[in-house]
Amino acid sequence: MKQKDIPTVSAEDFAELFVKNPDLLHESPWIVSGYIQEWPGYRRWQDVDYLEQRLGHLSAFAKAPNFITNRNDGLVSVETDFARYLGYIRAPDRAKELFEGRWLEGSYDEFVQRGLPLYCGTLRFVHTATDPAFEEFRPLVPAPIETWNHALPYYYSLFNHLWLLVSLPGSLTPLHVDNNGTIALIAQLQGRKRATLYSPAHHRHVHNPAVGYMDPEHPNREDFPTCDEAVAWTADLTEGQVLFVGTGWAHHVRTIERSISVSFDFVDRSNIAAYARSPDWSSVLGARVKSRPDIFVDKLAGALTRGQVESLSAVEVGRLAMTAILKASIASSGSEDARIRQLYLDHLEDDGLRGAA
Ligand SMILES: O=C(O)CCC(=O)C(=O)O
Ligand SMILES: [Fe+2]
Repeated sequence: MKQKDIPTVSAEDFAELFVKNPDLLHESPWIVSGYIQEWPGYRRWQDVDYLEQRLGHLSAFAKAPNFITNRNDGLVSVETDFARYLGYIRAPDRAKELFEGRWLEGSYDEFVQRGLPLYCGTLRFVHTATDPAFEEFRPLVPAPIETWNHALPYYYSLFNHLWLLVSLPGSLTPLHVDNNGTIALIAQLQGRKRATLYSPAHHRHVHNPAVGYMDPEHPNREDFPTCDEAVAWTADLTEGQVLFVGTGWAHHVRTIERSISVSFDFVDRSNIAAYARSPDWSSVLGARVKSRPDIFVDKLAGALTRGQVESLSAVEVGRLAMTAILKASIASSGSEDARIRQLYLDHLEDDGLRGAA
């Protein structure tokens, strides 16, 4: 297997590179250092006591590994609250008593056998683009990236795109591609993580539709016969650094030192087409419309009929509903947001035409 180091650049150098090539986040992974130290919340969010006081009441799932992406793998999980999970982070040896009666998948004994720490990688702590928590992480992306999330209807309620990830050494996020064609960043507030990435062009070497994703740490050559042709981009992400993962890049992340990271997924000019095309948000929105047809059919005033809601797939219903929402909102939004929504709508309608042809 070939290996390349993920390039690391200062925020200033990144800005220069980005001006020359606004697509650079898709051409390789990047590590940008030296801007998150300015976040108002940078120091506070490194403090587990502060996190407990602020977010301890939230309900949380913790899993070992974070999730699974290969059908031969298994997982154990607990349903808990974030305060209890942080108790486990402080004292991993207390897992048995802390999670007594809270095992959702598997059991304490299976967890011990597996030898992987529980990982709470999906803590929902924002629900809208105007959540005050965003103030703590400004600017989320280095200049001159302009994120468009705020102008995309339902962005933060269809999926949640700002996460806090606190993990023990050994915690694992197996190889996967993120939903929605977004660009992801992983901002390292504390500790160290080892990341391995594969480009969309090499996806076929590390993904087998019959099995799922390869384990880059122990490649199974029977399931992934061409894996030696793949280039693995690797880096150790350390405190104060931010890793950028472009649209469709597969990534595998192993925590090396107790870690606190914030991750954020975004859409900008470079991936609005991929976002529009994604079946991920549209299937969730479609399923929501199908479960409450009366509310949506009324609200969307004729743009979507009850018959369509019943007969079309969730993805198609989601796309039609979004088309109607965009059309209605473009008229009433400010010019900058309207321009972004119009582009989103153009991509949705383009794909619709191509799909019908
Ligand atoms: O463990 C990590 O930091 C990776 C998380 C990740 O890629 C995800 O949740 O999509
Ligand atoms: Fe991811």
